[in-house]
Order: sequence, then structure tokens, then C-alpha cells
Amino acid sequence: MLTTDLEQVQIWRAERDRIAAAEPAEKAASLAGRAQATRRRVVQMIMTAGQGHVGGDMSVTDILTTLFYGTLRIDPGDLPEGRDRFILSKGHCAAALYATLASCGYFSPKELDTFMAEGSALNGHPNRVKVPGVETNTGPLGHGLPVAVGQAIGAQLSGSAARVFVVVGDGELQEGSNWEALMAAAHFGLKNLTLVVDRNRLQQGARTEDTNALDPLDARLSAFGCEVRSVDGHDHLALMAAYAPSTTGRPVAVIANTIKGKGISFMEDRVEWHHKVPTDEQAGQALLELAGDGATA
Ligand SMILES: Cc1ncc(C[n+]2csc(CCOP(=O)(O)OP(=O)(O)O)c2C)c(N)n1
Ligand SMILES: [Mg+2]
Repeated sequence: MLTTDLEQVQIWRAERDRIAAAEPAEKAASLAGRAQATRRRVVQMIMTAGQGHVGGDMSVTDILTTLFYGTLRIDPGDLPEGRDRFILSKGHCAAALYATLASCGYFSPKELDTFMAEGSALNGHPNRVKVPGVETNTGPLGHGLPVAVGQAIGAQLSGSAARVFVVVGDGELQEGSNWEALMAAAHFGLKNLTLVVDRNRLQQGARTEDTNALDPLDARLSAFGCEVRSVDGHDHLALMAAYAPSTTGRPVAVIANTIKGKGISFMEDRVEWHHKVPTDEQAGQALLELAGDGATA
């Protein structure tokens, strides 16, 4: 099990507090800078490992950044039972999660250089007994939401104020287990559950709508009992607003409309970048394009 990096936790706490106190424009700029730094780190990790899922990492980064820097009631240096829970159900995007967790100090950012290396804790899919901040193992699609429902029921039964957030891929929603879980979430009135769909409209080998169409996704989620909010999944302030607690007593479903490969021009909305690895030249261009927004890695 990796251990907490308390120095990095202090850096994260200061940044989180600064973002919380900032005016909207500065808040948005800080989150954008942080997200770009995470994207650059992910590209470096994938180049070192020679493998990874770059497209989905890029689409989910703004979702992760807004959760860990502006929403979740968590602190890597202090993990009470009543903390909020986060599950990345689309576990193939572990690199984006690891880069985010390391920036919060769950473990040393230096560990990121070992991504997918033999003996590393940072496997291709997140493992809760190896990586602090990982609340359940994911990778086989269709399991994170059912586990999140169980965690939300647990919090509800124990009278805890903890909220449970889970991010699923849109292709992942083709797994029937998600819909069974949503039925239970509505049945048990899990207002403490927030599902975020990374709606990038691509899955492994094709577009979602050509494979097994999800639309009208908002109407379907609503029919399954969710309070649905559809936002630009790269608009940090819109995402943070969408994470607000349920106003209806029902579970919240945020459809985060994203672009797979976001931020790297030749990857954006291109199916082949699901898990293709850039050449050195392509990685150089990617890092240049991601250098904006004034953040340092
Ligand atoms: C049960 C299961 N089937 C197949 C896979 C292989 N797989 C990994 S990622 C992926 C596509 C996922 O698409 P989506 O959920 O849209 O993710 P994103 O576009 O965000 O990468 C597939 C089929 C898996 N991990 N688990
Ligand atoms: Mg997808």
C-alpha cells in the first residue's frame, strides 16, 4: 500500500482553500490550469509505461479535477468514516485518477513514474489495497455504480452525511448492471448518490450511438428515478454547480458532455485514441498543446 505524502497534502489543502475562496473567473482559471497539468502528467505516464487509455483520461480530467479540488469532503491526511466516497468506475482511466490522487497527496507524485511497471502499486486498473484514495477496485465495466449504491445505502443507514460520487463511461452504461443499480438507488431514495456520466460518445471501437444507442440518455436516467443535470463536462464551474446536492430527494445523475482526447487536437473525438500510444513526436506536440492555462506540473 502506498503511503500519504503529507507535504503534498499541504500543497493540495492550500490550493483547494484558495480555489474555494476565489471569485468565479479565478476559480475557473485555477481549475483549468490544474486540469491541464494533470493531462500533461498523464501523457508522460503513458509514454513511460508504453500503454494506457489516453482518450478517456483526457475526457475525464476536468470531472476529476472539479471533484477533488472543489467538491468532495475528503482529506488524504485524515480519513474519517464520514468522508465522501469517490469511485472511478471506468477504471481503465486509472492514469487520470492516479495523477489527480497524487496531486492531492494520497501518495507521492514521484510514484507516477512507475505507472504500470512490474511491481508497481499503480496498476492499469485501480486497486484499493494498493492505492490510498481508491475506494473500490474497478476495471471490469459495470461494477462501480452498484458498489456506489451499496456505499450510499450504508451511509444512509448509519445516518452519515457522506455523499457518494461515481463516474461511469457512456459505453459502460451498456452494461445492464448499471440500470439494476439505478433502480435500487431510486427505490431506496439515495439522495446522497451522484452519478457522473463521462458522455464522450465514443467507446472502445466505435461511437456509442452506432454500437448500442444510449439516447435519449437524459429521459432514460430520469425514467429510472434520477434528478438529471446535463452540462458541458469541460466547464469547471458548470460541473461544480451540477454536483450540488439533490433538490428532489432522488439520486442525482450528471451527464457531463465531454470530448474524448480533450485538449490534444489530433486525438479529439477520434476513436483510435481509446488506447493507442503516441509516438515521441506526437507526445511532444500533445505536451505543447496542453501547456496552456498557466499551470505548472
Ligand atoms: C466488462 C468489460 N468489458 C469490456 C471491457 C474492455 N473495455 C475497456 S474500456 C472499454 C470501452 C469503454 O467505453 P466508455 O465506457 O465509453 O469509456 P471511455 O470512452 O470514457 O474510455 C471496453 C470495452 C472491460 N474493461 N470490462
Ligand atoms: Mg465513452
